[in-house]
Amino acid sequence: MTSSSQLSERESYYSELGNHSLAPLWASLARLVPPSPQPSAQAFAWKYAEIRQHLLTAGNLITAEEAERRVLVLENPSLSGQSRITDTLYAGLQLILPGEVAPAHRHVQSALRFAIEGEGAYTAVNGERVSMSPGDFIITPAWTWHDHGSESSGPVVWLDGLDVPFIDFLKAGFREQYEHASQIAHRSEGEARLRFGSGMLRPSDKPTNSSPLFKYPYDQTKAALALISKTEEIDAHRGFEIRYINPTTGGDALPTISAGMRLLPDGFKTSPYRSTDGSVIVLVEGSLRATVADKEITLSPKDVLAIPAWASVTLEASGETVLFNFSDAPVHQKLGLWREERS
Ligand code: GTQ
Repeated sequence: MTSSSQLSERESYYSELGNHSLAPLWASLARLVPPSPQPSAQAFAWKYAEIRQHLLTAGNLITAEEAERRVLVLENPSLSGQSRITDTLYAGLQLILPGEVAPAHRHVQSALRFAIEGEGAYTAVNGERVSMSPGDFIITPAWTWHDHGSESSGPVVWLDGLDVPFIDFLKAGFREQYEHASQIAHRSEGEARLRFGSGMLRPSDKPTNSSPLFKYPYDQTKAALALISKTEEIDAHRGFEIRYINPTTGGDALPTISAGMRLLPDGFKTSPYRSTDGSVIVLVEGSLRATVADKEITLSPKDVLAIPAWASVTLEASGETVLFNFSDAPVHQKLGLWREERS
């Protein structure tokens, strides 16, 4: 037993240590080296039907050009003010209106786009414009010039996912503005697909950090999932699942973020699953009842769900259900930290 006089002696010692920029490890050891992951993020869902009106209001208040990126950040309620959807990932919903341009820039943060609503917008990456349709997955590798624009007749919305918190942690951020609002298109749409999406590479094509195939259209993703669901056995914990990969390495399309699409047949209920990566789900088709760390959440198409690291997840589908998900798994894997638990 520690006497109260010893305790008060320690307290005054600790506060004296603080005056010398010193701290006693034994007061914080359990928090610094926890027995299992202790994410700050909570399980939380954003309902698209509610967000959409706030996005459209932003469209009335500020132009894409003025905002540079007109985005509503999906901020985890447990990480308020920190622009994070999970402890390690940034996500936001970006709106572009007919005729607008979100000016070209580049940064060292890696970005993914998941198209949610509307046709007729494009994103340009390193001089190649690609159109965005709902369900398309597009990446903007680190340090590539990119701008967005719309030739649509209505609003176009997509989800942005970036590794912003990692770059912030490392204090490694660089960014540059392009000299014009839009990049001059010097490649035609489809070049990246022909070069890198046909299962063939040139002898001079070396493995790259990010996928040079930067657009993955939904119709192909959907067709691949449909085939797999007819020919393969379902994973009891994950459903049918495919991942967007970098064709030069077979690894994830981005060095810090893994992304993929899953299909759950009507009525399918997954067995509990958890992994060390924090993740985000966007419901694409069907309807989902999710239980995340004992929190019950219902998702409709276009809703977004944050899943903290190591939170146990079960999903129950009504109707054939398709969901997009992304996570920080590649960072865990590269550091030898990744674990999963199937129960
Ligand atoms: O489209 O380049 O949501 O630079 C946040 C930062 C989107 C973008 C975001 C960005 C972008």
